[in-house]
Amino acid sequence: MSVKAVVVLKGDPKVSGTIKFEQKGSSVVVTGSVSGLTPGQHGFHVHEFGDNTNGCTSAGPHYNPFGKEHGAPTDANRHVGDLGNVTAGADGVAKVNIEDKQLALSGANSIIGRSLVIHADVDDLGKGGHELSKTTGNAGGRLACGVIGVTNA
Ligand SMILES: [Cu+2]
Ligand SMILES: [Zn+2]
Repeated sequence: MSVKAVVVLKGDPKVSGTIKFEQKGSSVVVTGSVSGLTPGQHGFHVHEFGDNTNGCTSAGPHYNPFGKEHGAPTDANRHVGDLGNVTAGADGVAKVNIEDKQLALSGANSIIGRSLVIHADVDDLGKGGHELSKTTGNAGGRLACGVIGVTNA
């Protein structure tokens, strides 16, 4: 049976969401929704630590086990945690349906026990020319986050 995981996003009291991860062949499928967002794009990443002691700040940097630069999900040179942006509609809801080949739910580089973070601003995917583009995509504050945990649901 393949591993399934879930994360409940908390932080900004207006923002909430539940996101699931499931192995499908050589990909991990990420599905769910986030509500209470400003319409438009929001950076969406797996961060290194499953630590929310000091809110989403304690989640640390983007999960980057191979020492690469920040990039787009389709780039070879990207952090494993780089899932790009999700887009909220006029109703403030972002529907998430991502299929990713770098995420893993088992093995040495599993994302289980790490954090998922949604940001206030757009992730420039490493191409914005900002001093933060190659590390965070200049995606702004951390709106909400949660620890990725194993589920059977
Ligand atoms: Cu992030
Ligand atoms: Zn990154």
